[in-house]
Amino acid sequence: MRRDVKAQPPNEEERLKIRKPKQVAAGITGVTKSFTIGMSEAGLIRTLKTMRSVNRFDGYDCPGCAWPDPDNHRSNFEFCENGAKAFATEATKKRLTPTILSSKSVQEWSNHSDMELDKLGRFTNPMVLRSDSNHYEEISWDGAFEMISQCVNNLSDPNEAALYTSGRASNESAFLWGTLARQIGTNNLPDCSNMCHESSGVGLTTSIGIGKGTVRLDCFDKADLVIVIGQNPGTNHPRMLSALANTKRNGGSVISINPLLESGLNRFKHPQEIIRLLGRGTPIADAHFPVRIGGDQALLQGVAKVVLELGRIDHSFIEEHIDGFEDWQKHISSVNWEDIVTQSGILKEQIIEIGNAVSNAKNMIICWAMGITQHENAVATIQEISNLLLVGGHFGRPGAGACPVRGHSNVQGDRTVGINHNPSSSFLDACERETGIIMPRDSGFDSVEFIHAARNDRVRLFMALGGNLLSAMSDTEEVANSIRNIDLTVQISTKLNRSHLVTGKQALILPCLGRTEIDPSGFVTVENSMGVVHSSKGNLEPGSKSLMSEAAIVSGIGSSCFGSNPFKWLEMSNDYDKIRDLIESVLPIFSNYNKRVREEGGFYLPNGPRDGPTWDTPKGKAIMHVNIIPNRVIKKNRFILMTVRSHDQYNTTIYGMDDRYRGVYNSRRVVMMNQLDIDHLGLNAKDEVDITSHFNEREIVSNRWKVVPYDIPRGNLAAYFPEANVLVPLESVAKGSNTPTSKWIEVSVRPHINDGN
Ligand SMILES: Nc1nc2c(c(=O)[nH]1)N[C@H]1C(S)=C(S)[C@@H](COP(=O)(O)OP(=O)(O)OC[C@H]3O[C@@H](n4cnc5c(=O)[nH]c(N)nc54)[C@H](O)[C@@H]3O)O[C@H]1N2
Ligand SMILES: Nc1nc2c(c(=O)[nH]1)N[C@H]1C(S)=C(S)[C@@H](COP(=O)(O)OP(=O)(O)OC[C@H]3O[C@@H](n4cnc5c(=O)[nH]c(N)nc54)[C@H](O)[C@@H]3O)O[C@H]1N2
Ligand SMILES: [Mo]
Repeated sequence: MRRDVKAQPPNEEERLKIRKPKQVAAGITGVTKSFTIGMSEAGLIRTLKTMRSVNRFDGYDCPGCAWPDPDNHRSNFEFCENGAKAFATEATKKRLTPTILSSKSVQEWSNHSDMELDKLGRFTNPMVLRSDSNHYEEISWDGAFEMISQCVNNLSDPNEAALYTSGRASNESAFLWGTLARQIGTNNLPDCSNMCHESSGVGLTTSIGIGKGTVRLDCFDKADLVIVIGQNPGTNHPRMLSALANTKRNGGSVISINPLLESGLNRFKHPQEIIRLLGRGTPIADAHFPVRIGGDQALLQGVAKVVLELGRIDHSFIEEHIDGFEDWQKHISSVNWEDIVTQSGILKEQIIEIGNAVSNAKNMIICWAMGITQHENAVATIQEISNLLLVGGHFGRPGAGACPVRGHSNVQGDRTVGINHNPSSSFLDACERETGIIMPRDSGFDSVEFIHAARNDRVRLFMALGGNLLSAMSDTEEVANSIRNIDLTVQISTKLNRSHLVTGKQALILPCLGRTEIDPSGFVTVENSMGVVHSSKGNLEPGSKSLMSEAAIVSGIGSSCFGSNPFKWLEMSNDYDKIRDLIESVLPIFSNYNKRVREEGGFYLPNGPRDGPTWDTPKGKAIMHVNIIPNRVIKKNRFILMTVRSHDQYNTTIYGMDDRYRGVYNSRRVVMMNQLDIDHLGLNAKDEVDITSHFNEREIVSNRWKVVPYDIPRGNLAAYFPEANVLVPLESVAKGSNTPTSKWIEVSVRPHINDGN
């Protein structure tokens, strides 16, 4: 089926420029850039209107990331350069009308770069790609809903349907989405968190009984030690740098553990504090440890060893709250230093330094993101983070705790309201009681399982509430071939991406309102990384008169498939208070939802380890797990490759070709490599290489990557996602969470042979 549509972006012209990485993050370039970016896409009035409203109590929630806003005060712009890009890309004045979209075939569109696709602007009308055509054409909303209901009615088994969620969906639309899947009769709800923080959910739930972080934003003011491990806040959570600067100002320390010394952690200038911009900025990390890719579990066990040897542990907390301490203690004392040092790539003296800092900290926070979650041993590593926090008693008091820093602005909320392929029976019982819909009880597919099922021809209908699964998943070509097997693929989207081009036999684009736009049914709600539920209300005129809200689209599909018995679909989407009442009746943690969410700043969801501490585990205690450090030997002359985000992208949305903080300009098809490795291979900067990934017996080759000398541990490489996704084998996943190992790919590198490919 349209096999000639390109699943990967085309190769780019050779224009790579390499400069020195930036020492200071944010600052004035951040602010002026924010305005320039906003103006260029959205124009002056829309930019000013939005910038005034972003992250205000009565405004809209920045779609950039899930970092929280201050609880009781908001500076005029709780905003950052990358939030500006996220806003501008949605509020753009450009429109991808039916005439423009249908003017080229999907094959022709697929020859454009991802950046060019995004820059075409916002969808304006529903579009259909019929099985006998290569061109999208316009379709009415009713016509589109009818196509979906026909497909649903023709399924021979409800589990032939899968409904994907990207983490920007509001609580309201996500709750309806989960309900729609379950009325179809399936729990096949793959979602972006399967590729993101799933490992954190599993690691934390098995340790402390809740799959969420346990700190509040003001904990950063009170912490005396914050460890930032496997995360690049300067680019991906710039507002977090203000919190880290507060830790520093109040006398605390920040330690960074990362193969790369990322800009924000080096020095940071708060864009909102103009006075400071003249200085050199606040130095953030007191110490940086360039761990080897995948060496964190070993490093953390080394740190634990030091802490245990110093005996600086919280005995009464351990006694009262922990199950499994003795076994863990025995295990940690038996781990030998040689393994720790080899695996982590960090010297023993340095690990002792971290161990001393941890032992001396009364209040410690550990923050992490994708550098930890996208590894085979991710769940074990997160359990080790939890162990380290537990022995010091860093739960249930201000200034301390676990802080998995979420990505998409509502990915945490989506899970809370039921986007879960493995929902609890109590949740399903409550849904059944409140909606009258008989709930399916078997667990469903996650993202990787969905691809396997599609590959084996077991999926007939795929619908996505946002996102770009094709480019976000591992193993791009495999994923493309699997998706091509599906009868109908439906994308509820704001902008064009490759998932609209590589499709099932028939495809629909259902264009929706974005966060920044006025929604006649009222405001929506989201949950940030720290469990605060609050409102989000757009104030811009919608991109086109034909757009519908996500909730209205989901209700439209629901009503066309199932009418209004027993669940009154159409009543739901004209007043979001009704959806919130329903969520509250299913999930008691949302008590008084409609009232409390109207209070300034919203409300905190309950969190046992933070508020008690109490532990929702079988024995009512926190659990310490014993995990053996994996002894991963890779073949000689091979490298470990990690895929990272540049400063100019939001996941698969590419804003620009520069990675300013890392000094890489005009090119994304680059591979960062240690100079000694470059010399060893007889290469030079900017040389083209071909990369082959190796997993079990399988090899995947990707050609023409340009070499960039970079301060990265020897034997380690970095390239950008989504381009490098083609190299991540579908079978290479984290144990326990099934997350693709996007940060640990065994590869070999050879000079590019100019054979025309
Ligand atoms: N501007 C912008 N903001 C975003 C996003 C975006 O694309 N653009 N994406 C959003 C989303 S969905 C998410 S999930 C977050 C992602 O936020 P991050 O997790 O910060 O994103 P990555 O670029 O994947 O960065 C991973 C970091 O981990 C490090 N790392 C890689 N492997 C290892 C390892 O083995 N050990 C250690 N210690 N470190 C390692 C890398 O060097 C890099 O600094 O950001 C969110 N915010
Ligand atoms: N190799 C590698 N792969 C990765 C990662 C990595 O670090 N390395 N990171 C993973 C992570 S952390 C994540 S979260 C996933 C991201 O996976 P996804 O969430 O699937 O991808 P996005 O790129 O965020 O989706 C962007 C698209 O969403 C649509 N969109 C934007 N705003 C809205 C909206 O308001 N409503 C609707 N309905 N649609 C909207 C637009 O069409 C846009 O093109 O990728 C994962 N893939
Ligand atoms: Mo994410």
